[in-house]
Amino acid sequence: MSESTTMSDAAARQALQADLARVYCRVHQPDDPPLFTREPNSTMVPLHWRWSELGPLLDRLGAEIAIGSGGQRRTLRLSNPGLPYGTTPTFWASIQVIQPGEVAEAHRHTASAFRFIMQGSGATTTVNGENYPMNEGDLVLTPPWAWHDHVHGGSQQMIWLDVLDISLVRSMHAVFFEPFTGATQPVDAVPDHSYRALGSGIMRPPRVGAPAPGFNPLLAYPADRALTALDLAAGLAPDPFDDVVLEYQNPVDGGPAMKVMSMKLLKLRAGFQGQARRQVGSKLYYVCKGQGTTVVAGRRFDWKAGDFFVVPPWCWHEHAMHAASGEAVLFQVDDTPAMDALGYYREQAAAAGTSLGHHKENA
Ligand code: GTQ
Ligand code: FE2
Repeated sequence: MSESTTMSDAAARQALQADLARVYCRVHQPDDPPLFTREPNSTMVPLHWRWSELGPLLDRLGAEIAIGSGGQRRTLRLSNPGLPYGTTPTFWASIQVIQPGEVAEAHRHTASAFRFIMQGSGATTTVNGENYPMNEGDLVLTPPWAWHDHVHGGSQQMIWLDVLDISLVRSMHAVFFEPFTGATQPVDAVPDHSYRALGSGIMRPPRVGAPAPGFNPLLAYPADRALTALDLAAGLAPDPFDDVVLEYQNPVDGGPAMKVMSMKLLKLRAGFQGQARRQVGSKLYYVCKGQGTTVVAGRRFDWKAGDFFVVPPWCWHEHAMHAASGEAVLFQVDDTPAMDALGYYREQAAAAGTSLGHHKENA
């Protein structure tokens, strides 16, 4: 195409714009950003939130902010400065603070959620009539449109990680919310039904009807069972990226526990040097125990217990453990199930033995 043809095409596009705009149409304009990029070009930034900074702020939140009525919550949202909304393009992670005697009143919403308990005990959560204790390291699910409320019957402030796929639901304009008619919902006669039926993960009551495809009937994944599974998996050949890694599963079909978010536990052992990888989708890590290093897009995060960090879409990252630092346990959430369901998942691994390097921490 000659230059003059290109020029006249640009002029023609511009000349058309006003007429098209009147009827709410447009053609691609010369100065529009391209429709496609060769690969994801995310504005989300890698970030490391340190417990040393979060802890005192959470105490202030607990002391100075009201929990609210009508289904409101007292939460600290982990907010990504590269995004207009959310921790990542798909989900929002928050730390919820609840005081002894408080009730986080019942409501339901289309966004699915889970709680991973960080500190404290004595609270319970009721999800669609099922009631589960919340102790450190437990994972409890809130499927879409499930009624849920939290009641703290213990004697000390409790905090837990909430993650909701609200960024995705919001981008699809599919947000619904409804407060319950009372502060709390009634609890079923068998309060922990799904865990009693399916919680062993290896056996289930016979001849129960098949649940709807993709629907995970199990609501609670207690810490002791998860850590036992992780100890068992430590006898497998190490994963080149994550050393020892297990996904919380739907025990009925073996798939991920939720439709949008995948939750995982990692055990990284002393001296482990992970291979670098990048993946479609975004990830958040919470450090349950230990300390180590993760390099994300050239930034070095030296993390320890209580810290959070995020990996943006299609960003190289690798974990490294010092030989003398002992083992670490990380909780991870990512949006792989959504990417898989839509056919968008991809990943790329760096050649084994190549390291991203260990730059100074600059977060
Ligand atoms: O506990 O139901 O962090 O509805 C954000 C929205 C927690 C909850 C959050 C919520 C909840
Ligand atoms: Fe909620």
